Amino acid sequence: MYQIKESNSELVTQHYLGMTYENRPMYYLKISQPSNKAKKIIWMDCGIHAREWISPAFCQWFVKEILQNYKTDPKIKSFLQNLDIYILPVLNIDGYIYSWTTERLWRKSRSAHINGTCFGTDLNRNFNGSWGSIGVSHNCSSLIFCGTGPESEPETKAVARFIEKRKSDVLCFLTIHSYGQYILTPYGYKTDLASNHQDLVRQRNTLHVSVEAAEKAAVALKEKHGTNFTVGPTSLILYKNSGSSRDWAHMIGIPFSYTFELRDKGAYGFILPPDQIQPTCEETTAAVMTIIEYVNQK
Ligand code: ING
Ligand code: ZN
Repeated sequence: MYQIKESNSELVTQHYLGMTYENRPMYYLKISQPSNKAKKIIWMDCGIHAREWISPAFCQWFVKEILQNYKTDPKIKSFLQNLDIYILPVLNIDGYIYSWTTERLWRKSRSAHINGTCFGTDLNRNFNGSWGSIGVSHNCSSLIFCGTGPESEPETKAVARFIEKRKSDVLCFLTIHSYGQYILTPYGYKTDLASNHQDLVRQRNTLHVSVEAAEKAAVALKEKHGTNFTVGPTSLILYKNSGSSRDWAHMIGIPFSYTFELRDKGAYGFILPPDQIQPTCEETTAAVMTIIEYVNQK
């Protein structure tokens, strides 16, 4: 990250976000073209789950794509006039490192619980969106342990504080996982597209428009290498879960919020072979660019 921002200082800056449980600093990259205009924000995080290695690879690839092409690609040029892109390449740094050094299939963070008898919170169950209600475990030895309370984990809190402060400017929240080949829209904690908010109609429309954008993204993705992605609300096409960052982001008022599940569909799962890194990144770039263009026009 340091090298990227040093050699691209006209477009990229690096900023501190917070500290992980094991006291590693979290940084994000801000991709922004200098202008006097107030701009909306696209947020993208990768690596919330440790073992999903293709995800941090994608965040890096995406930054490279923007840097290589922003001067010549008219689409990138045009959305950078209205939007800044914030990228957190590895959200769960402690878990990610642990998956390299110790246990390849580690998923959670590395926080200690019950006097160090079990470790790790599922950070994608730890957000303050219907926290702890469904598709989680309250047992700290579970893979889907939701933590001791909403935002009990420093990594979750760092992201939540940051987004909350800017929520009226955040247009789109993207969180990148593997695997399964899905683009998932809100909600995960309930199947009902409606809500008890007064702005029920607006909400329902937003969610339908979200699906429409994701469908366009899946078409663009398939054009690259023929890979099929399934699109839809998490709770309807997979299973229910609560406390995900995607649900939380939409619940605090961010209009567009998506979870990507990158390749594959289970043949290799989390251990995606190196020769699939590049095609996966290429197709996902096409999808993410499509979503950004779409939300920019809304
Ligand atoms: N999937 C995500 C998870 O946290 C998700 C997102 C949630 C998908 C609920 C489906 C249902 O479980 C992965 N791969 O981590
Ligand atoms: Zn995941």
